[in-house]
Amino acid sequence: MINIFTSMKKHLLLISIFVYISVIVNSQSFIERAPEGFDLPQTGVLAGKIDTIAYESNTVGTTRNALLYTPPCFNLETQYPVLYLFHGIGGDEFEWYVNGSPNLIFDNLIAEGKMKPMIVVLPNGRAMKNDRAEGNIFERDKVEAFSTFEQDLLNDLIPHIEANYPVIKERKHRAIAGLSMGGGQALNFGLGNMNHFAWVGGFSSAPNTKAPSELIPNPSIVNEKLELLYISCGDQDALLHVTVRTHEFLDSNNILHIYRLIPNGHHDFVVWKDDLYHFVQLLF
Ligand code: FER
Repeated sequence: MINIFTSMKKHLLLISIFVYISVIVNSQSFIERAPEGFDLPQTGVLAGKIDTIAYESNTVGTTRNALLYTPPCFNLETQYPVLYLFHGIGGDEFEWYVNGSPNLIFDNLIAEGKMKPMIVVLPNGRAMKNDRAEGNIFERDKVEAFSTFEQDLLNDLIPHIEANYPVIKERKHRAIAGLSMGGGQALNFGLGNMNHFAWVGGFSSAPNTKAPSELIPNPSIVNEKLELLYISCGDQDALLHVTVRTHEFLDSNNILHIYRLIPNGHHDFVVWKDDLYHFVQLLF
């Protein structure tokens, strides 16, 4: 009896060591925060450009707008990779630009050689005729429009970008990320279309994120397909459970990813700007 018990304990010990090691190996984390001034204009740093663009959406049946960042020294002889970056439930195509200074974050990182020059598209992820964040933003048709956006993105917006801008039309040069509702979109669309995207980021992803087994029905192919899977959330965020459940599923299925639990992080742009700063440095 004593022998069996001792042997069982040994096995349990070995199993725990194995589980512990595999958890360390599957996910990486880091605690560094973006440095002071990362989101402010710096002297001597060349500025990229933000423009409003328009595209025809067969999905919605309207002409839709997006913002588009082109890096400093943008030229038609270069072919650029593209990041598609999504807003939250209360936002629209301007949300990142108005609250997150993404262009300044990119300009500063590019000047320091820490980010590849890329085109960043800031779409409107509420794919319906009136896509403004008006009235009750949680209304069913408005929430559904965030999932309809998958078709608009794949069939209307990406083809428009690839027909009109000097971009590399290949999954390894296409990234998708977003905050909250847009984080859910990025995980759903990115993991659901790994033939289109090789770099995926969910920042404080909302409950529109599919349940893990639906999000990743085929865990064994993810590591070979994706170049980066980045999930992050503030530890004070009421939506933290969504990121934790995704992280636990990824770990237990040996799917490599970066998992950042941001100390004293809330559901706000302090966290999302920090995520953007770190995520774009890992791309391409
Ligand atoms: C929810 C709570 C929050 C939800 C969405 C959100 C669809 C989105 C938050 C955001 O985008 O900031 O229950 O359900």
